[in-house]
Amino acid sequence: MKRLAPELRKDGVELDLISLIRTILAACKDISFRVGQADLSGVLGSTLNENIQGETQKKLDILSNQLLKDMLLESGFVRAIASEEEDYIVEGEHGGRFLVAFDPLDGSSNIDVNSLTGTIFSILPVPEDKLDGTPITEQDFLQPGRNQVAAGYVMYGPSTILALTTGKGVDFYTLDKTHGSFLKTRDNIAIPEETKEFAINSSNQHKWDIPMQRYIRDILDGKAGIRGKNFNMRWIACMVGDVHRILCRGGIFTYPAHTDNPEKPNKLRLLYEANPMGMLVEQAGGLVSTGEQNILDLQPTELHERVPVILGSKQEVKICLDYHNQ
Ligand code: AFP
Repeated sequence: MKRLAPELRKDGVELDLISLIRTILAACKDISFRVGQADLSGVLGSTLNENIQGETQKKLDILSNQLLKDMLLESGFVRAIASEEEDYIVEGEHGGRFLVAFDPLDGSSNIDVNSLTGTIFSILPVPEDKLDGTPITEQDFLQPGRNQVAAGYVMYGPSTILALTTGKGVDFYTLDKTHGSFLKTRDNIAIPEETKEFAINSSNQHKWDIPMQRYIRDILDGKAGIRGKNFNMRWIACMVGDVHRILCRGGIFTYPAHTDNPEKPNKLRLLYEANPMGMLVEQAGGLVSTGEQNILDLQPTELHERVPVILGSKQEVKICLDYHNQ
């Protein structure tokens, strides 16, 4: 049977993709409200559950995951989802041309201290040979980040902000809480190529490999050192917040591999964090790497895979990579 070509908007973006993104935003509006209510609606604190990665789940992790999962699988646009908070992929019953991988509430350690959190999402196409309804498997989610048709995050801060790319640059939308809609507030976000700002969790310094030790040491030497300028440091403990700052004013963010635990050297997840953030940063003119190769070219090998991440202002990331290539 001949399949109908998907309907497109004027700018070439699929109408179904737009409807799918609207579904994500409907769930995120609900999450934003609950994050804001906090203690008033009893959603702070931990549960007794652990996710597959051995991390204790917060009440808001579970709630946000459930909202996104239910709304996406009911939408008719999403065949299956993968989530940081789900052990396995979940397939819906209503068909659809897309797969969605998400981190429902990034920055969980910030929840109970009224600090920044966010939702990160990555949208992939259903592989051609599965469009006939053949069941989706984990393998279908293991597509390189380059295959993403859209990616973004919603940041729950003083305002609720969406950063979105459908492969044609990055735009910001702000949730107008009086009317309940996301309004475009900035377009064509461009990351400055050079920076004097870096983000790394310095408490892990003793665990970094030699290239990262050298790179950060030279930064910390400031104006008198080889870099010849003073740097500023920021760390939000929520990748959404750190990447948002970089999209706004440049910088470099890195979560390098740790040498103390060869079984589990990396923290950030490829499918739920590194790939969607990688697409956003590249679309805004920045660079993303593991230290060895571009994150978006990696062939994922498992659903909850973790990778080292270096991303941000092009020239600064290149300098960091020079230390890795030496
Ligand atoms: P969760 O997804 O478990 O909330 O973790 C957040 C995160 O993966 C990322 O958003 C931060 O950049 C990083 O962890 C913070 O890690 P530290 O605990 O080392 O500050």
